[in-house]
Amino acid sequence: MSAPAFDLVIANAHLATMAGTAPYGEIRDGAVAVSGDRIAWVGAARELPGNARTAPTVDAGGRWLTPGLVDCHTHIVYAGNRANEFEARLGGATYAGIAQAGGGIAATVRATRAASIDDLVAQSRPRLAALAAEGVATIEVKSGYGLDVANERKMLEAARAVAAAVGVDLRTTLLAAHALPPEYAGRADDYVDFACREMIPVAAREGFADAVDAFCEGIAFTPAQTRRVFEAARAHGLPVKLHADQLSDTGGAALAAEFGALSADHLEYTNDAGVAAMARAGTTAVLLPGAFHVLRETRLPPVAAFRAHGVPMAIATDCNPGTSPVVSLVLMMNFACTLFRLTPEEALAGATKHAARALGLADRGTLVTGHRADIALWDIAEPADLSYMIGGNACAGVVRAGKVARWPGR
Ligand code: DI6
Ligand code: FE
Repeated sequence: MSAPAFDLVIANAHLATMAGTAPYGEIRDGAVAVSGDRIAWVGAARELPGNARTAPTVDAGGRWLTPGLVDCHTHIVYAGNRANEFEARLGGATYAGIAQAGGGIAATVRATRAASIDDLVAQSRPRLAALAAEGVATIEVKSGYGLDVANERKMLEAARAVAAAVGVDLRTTLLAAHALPPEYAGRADDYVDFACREMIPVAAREGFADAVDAFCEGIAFTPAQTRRVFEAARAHGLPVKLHADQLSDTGGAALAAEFGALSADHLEYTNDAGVAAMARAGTTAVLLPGAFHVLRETRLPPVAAFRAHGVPMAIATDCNPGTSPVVSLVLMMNFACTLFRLTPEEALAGATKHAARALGLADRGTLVTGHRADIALWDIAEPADLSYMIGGNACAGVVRAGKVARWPGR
């Protein structure tokens, strides 16, 4: 049997593979070999197969490699700007009060509906480029500022255009049940009917969304309305995710688990029964410390219970113009440690392998043979530096789907 041909070898690296039993899946003085868009070999440099010597090689200069990061919860495609609301809140206004006065999500819905696809792409691209510059290789983008078929479709088309332009792999999520559009004011159940009868079937038929999400909260949709959205998603073969228990305990985590959700997200108010249900269903917990910080929340997500029940914890930016104007997943790793008391190793797992799991992606998130060759190169002394440092950008290089996108000296 002949040895596999390698298209690329990354030599002279330390590896945080995030696989196996060692902390960070660490391999010092390691190497990675790539064939096509896949990782073909990972291990100690001295064990590199002989045929690797003839393969194209890049030198990591003794830096660290991690899996390409995965941002598994964003609302990064939107138009307009809500810095004025930030200023108003600092002056004493509340998030709910701004929403009642016609601002908040409704303001972004107006701007997004008015924007052309080209506008949306132009406004969203710098945000995604900032994430990608810090090693993000896969991103999830939600709709939810269109709230009708044409505008939800437009948002996710813009997401595809931005992801292609930046070179990041994309998963799209239909978040029709995000807020009530003005034309349905006072008729939430009618809007949910419309989402179930029109929006979800069209998204499934046209294939413009990979999953369905909802905002289950006192200020958004009830558990009963969320259940109807999930039933429609199930009927059309789309997996579900949920904005659950962010501001109050509505039983959202348990509802998500009942439908075998890929993830339940936020979860500050989730109770122990909800955590246990998530564990049984295999639902990933997505923690969003950016929204927690911006809203100056004080109730912490039940991290100890997630650990005790073995629920994997992912971390994401929740990038959105209202509650999490965040374009750094690496900063969210720091916030997860500082605010939620995750360990730096849990934070890196949360931005790689558990984030991939939250998207139902079994082919990425660790540096192992067979996974997509999405790899980030870091100018750090130890893996914990990724969570420890604030500011700067330690990402020195990126390989995406086996191709060198950026490398020191190239
Ligand atoms: N939860 C949130 O906190 C955001 N959306 C959601 O489902 C708020 C989005 C916004 O204010 O634009
Ligand atoms: Fe969100």
